[in-house]
Amino acid sequence: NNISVIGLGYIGLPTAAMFASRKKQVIGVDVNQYAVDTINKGEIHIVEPELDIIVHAAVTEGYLKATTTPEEADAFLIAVPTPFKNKAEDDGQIPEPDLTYIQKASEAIAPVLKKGNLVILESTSPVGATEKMAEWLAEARPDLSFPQHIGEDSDIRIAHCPERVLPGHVVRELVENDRVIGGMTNKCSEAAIELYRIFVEGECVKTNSRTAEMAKLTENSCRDVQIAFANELSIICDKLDIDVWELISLANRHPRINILQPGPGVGGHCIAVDPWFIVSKTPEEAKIIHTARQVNDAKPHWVLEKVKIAIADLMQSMPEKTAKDIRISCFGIAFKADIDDLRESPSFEIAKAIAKMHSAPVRIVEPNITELSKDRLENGVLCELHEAIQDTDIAVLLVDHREFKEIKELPSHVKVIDTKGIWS
Ligand code: SAJ
Repeated sequence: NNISVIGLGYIGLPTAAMFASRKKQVIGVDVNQYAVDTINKGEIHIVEPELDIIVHAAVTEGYLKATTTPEEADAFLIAVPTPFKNKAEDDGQIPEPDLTYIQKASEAIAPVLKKGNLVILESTSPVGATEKMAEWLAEARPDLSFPQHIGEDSDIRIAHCPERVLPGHVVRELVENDRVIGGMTNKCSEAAIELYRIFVEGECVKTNSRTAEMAKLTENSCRDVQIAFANELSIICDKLDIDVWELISLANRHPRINILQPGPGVGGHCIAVDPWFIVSKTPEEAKIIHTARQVNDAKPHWVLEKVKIAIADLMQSMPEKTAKDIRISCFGIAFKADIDDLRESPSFEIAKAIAKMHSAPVRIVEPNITELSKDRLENGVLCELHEAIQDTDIAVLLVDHREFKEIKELPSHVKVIDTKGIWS
């Protein structure tokens, strides 16, 4: 069996490597020449624990190669991005998913498709995207005559099998997690299950493509709504002078309650994105899901207001000082604990906003990165943890990194704004 994976990013590359590690011939395809060259050297262009070893072995043993143009294969997995056409509500509009990458990938593989091939869409997609992909594939293969394009009569099999792995644990979760297998028809689901069985040890559960699309969006929307509940509680508790973390741990002692943790906002490329795919499709109906997005997106602004109040309070208590005498340090800028990923990070946005408004350089502590160029963060300087703690008036704790949890005490004069409840 030859397997081709289109899109060699955070999902496509580990998936390709998994098939290759089971001694299948895998051709990875990506438009990014740098990614292709890096993989062909047996190296990786993304950060994910253990992946480097697996890719290196797969390439040196000859099971994995990368290229920029698709070649014939038995199965094709599409794992390309599905971004927005417009950014989240910058203009008051609901963000619309942009399926251009899926369309381009479909058009790219269409010329090499053969009878009996399996095409799987793994990218997180709005409901109906797999059917749309089937149309694009059919349009790009005009030599096929009706009814070879659709249903069980189709000469190819099409399914949606969304990925659901947690960044940082991808290698383990790819193997252990259950998979939702949404075929366009029953035969399509069967063919997809046979493929995933090569490395998946979790259960492969059969459904149709629309339900599979909605299942993935539902999982991440559920988490977004639950985090919004925690974030709303944190704002209510702040107003009522109650420690929200103590409150949540008390409430969670109830046998049927399990509240998540508040934070500076919701980051990453999935949880803050996927709910919009539901909202844009059914804006009238998706009320809680829409509101949760707004609550979580508003949290960084609330944190910034807290910092402004802390600066004003300090200046009032020390009239001899001006704003530029006030030392501010931000602890953590990654999108969640113990990773180095700064993309879509509310903590990074908050740190940038603080640095922009403050008249003195702001110290940034991020144990998981070693450099940060000026154009990414103006008026901010990377700093060692202990130096920042000793030399600050306002400490803004933005990520619950392991290193920060180990800090037991801060100098008494430091005003702490703790968005993760580890220094309060
Ligand atoms: N967060 C909180 N409070 C919490 C939990 C998380 O504020 O109690 C924040 C994090 O700090 C982070 C954001 O939410 O900013 C998202 O983090 P996460 O760990 O919840 O999720 P991701 O984005 O790393 O991965 C999610 C996972 N989805 C679910 O857990 C339902 C993963 O399984 C998916 O595969 C992934 O999205 C994806 O690719 O869709």
